[in-house]
Amino acid sequence: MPEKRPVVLVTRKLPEAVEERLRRDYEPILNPQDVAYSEDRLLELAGHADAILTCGTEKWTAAMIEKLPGRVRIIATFSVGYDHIDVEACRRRGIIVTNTPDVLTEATADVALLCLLGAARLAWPAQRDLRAGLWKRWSPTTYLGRSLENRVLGIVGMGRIGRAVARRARSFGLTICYHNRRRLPPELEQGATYHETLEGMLPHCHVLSLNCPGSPENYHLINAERIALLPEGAILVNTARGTLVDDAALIAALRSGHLFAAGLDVFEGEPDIDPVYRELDNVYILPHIGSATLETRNAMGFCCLDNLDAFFRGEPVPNPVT
Ligand code: 8YV
Repeated sequence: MPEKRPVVLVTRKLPEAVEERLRRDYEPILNPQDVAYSEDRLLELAGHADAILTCGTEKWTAAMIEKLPGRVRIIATFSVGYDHIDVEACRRRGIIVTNTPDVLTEATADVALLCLLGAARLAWPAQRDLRAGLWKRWSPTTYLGRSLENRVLGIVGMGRIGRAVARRARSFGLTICYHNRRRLPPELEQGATYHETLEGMLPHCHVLSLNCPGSPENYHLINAERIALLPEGAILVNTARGTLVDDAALIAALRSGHLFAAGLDVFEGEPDIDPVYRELDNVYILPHIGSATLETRNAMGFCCLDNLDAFFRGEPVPNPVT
């Protein structure tokens, strides 16, 4: 570490163990009240910083990046996704961007299965009625979900999280197929069937899980045409990014019954989700909690700090995004 401790702008309140390490090794500008900073306030605070530790809640557009003071040389994001950062604009400014892969894989895959099961078993109306005191008598014909055994799960994006979802899903009796830019080697495929095109895979998928990045080219990847290619009664699970799904098309398919249900942890424009999702019985919704375990959030923070430590020691950063 250099003599003078680098100043790190930390845009959100982070877990205690992470802030402790920040205080030990840096001059952090913390956000103890977890205030939602405006763009102007972010830029003002960045004026005092050598590095920024940000979350997905802050949008670092090209216009913002261009206004950053020259002393900011690295942005470490507390997330694996980096769709909230204009990485190209950072590259132009010589600003390094790092993310937190690996450490949130298992937690996020757990929530994908939670969404899958919550949707397949209509967990929301069942729980709502129980809590509201409306469960008066067990019935052979209510809250009827769909079985998973001998069904096919299609995974869009067979990266670390996609493969962790596949591992879990096999134990529920699901057969796995996947669509990815590239076919995986057999040791990673683990018997999953590769589909070169998404359109070719969709008609086989009783359940579809989205585990790909929310890049501009994937915007509304799941639209009305592609939903129509899914078999009648299919289930959609999204724990990746809300921008992957055209909400109007999904809602229409959930209403018509073409889709049996959906399990969603992420939403376009979150936290301002399409209000219809709150009303539909056949959606199981969560407020973007994929990585929300204490262990995982600590690991994400430590991963950001490992990247900052390496950078300020003049070493290559472990997790550059480009
Ligand atoms: C984070 C995520 O909770 O890592 C990601 O890409 O979506 C979540 O794990 C969120 O983005 C916090 O920055």
